[in-house]
Amino acid sequence: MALDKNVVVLIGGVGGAKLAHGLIQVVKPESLTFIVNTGDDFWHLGLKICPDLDTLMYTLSGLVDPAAGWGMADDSIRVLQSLEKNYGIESWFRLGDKDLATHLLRTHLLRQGYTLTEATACLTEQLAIPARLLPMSDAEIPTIVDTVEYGELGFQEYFVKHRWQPVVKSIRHQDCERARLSTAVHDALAAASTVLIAPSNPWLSLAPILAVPGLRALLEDLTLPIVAVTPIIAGDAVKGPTAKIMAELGIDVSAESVADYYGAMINGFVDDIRNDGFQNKELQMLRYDTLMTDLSTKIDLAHAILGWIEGWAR
Ligand code: FO1
Repeated sequence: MALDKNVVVLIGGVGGAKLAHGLIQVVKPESLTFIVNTGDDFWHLGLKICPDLDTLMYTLSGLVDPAAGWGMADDSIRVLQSLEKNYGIESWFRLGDKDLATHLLRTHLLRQGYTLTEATACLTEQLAIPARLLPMSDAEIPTIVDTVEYGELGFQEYFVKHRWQPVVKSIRHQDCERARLSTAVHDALAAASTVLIAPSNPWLSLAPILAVPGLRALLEDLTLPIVAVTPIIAGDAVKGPTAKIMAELGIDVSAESVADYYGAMINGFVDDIRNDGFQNKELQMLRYDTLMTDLSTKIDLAHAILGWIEGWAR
């Protein structure tokens, strides 16, 4: 049975997309909105690349490469190989031939004057994705990672070119003070019955969303369930640099640190049964198996979280 409450999910890329895949089977898609991190976005070879929007779009349309969790399944890299072989262009950022269609069309729409919100609506409609995907902002707010080895790096240089190996000193969100909350994001949050924070990297994927001026204040004013799902399982990240970055920033690698990071903004937390567990009187707490390995575990987790939240009101 699909739930028809308005569920809004703040979300990054690969880790969050697993929960999104479960949620879209459980919530009526027209009642489901994803507010997506665009701090990872960059311009590359004249194309606007929005990795987390792409990952969500490909996951929800069934096009995603299941092994990588990003990019399109059964893609080739002939364009990239030609760029490298014939023109000496660096190929550290793997743009697939089929994937290029997304970047070409998005860039074309932006060049025609559409906002990123409008361009995303056009792409998701064509891919027949019934839920709403909203970029966190129409302004560009690139994440800049300050590292011990290389100084400041653009996000994709840090993440893909250097395979997130440099030691992180700090992270900033360039030009965030100039950005505005889009009407679409404002209205989605104002109409929400539940807000979920996906098990994405809090420091790389959620912090950029929360840095959009007005967004955190709007969340803090809402009187509804705002629930974060732990990205830390058995004291480690499932994939990616969450635990490594926490250690580098001097933060204890635990689900409790993640809950503390979100602080008063959340009133519920989903912890994993493999973690030690912690007490927090301010939070409703669900301990559950949050490791999503296939569609059935994704659906099971989505169901468990929303069913548990339903129970709060009773
Ligand atoms: N991730 C990689 O690890 N290597 C890549 O070459 C790469 C290319 C890429 C192209 C388009 C796209 O939408 C995503 C891509 N990603 C790649 C994924 C992405 O950079 C990261 O997973 C996210 O930015 C982190 O959420």
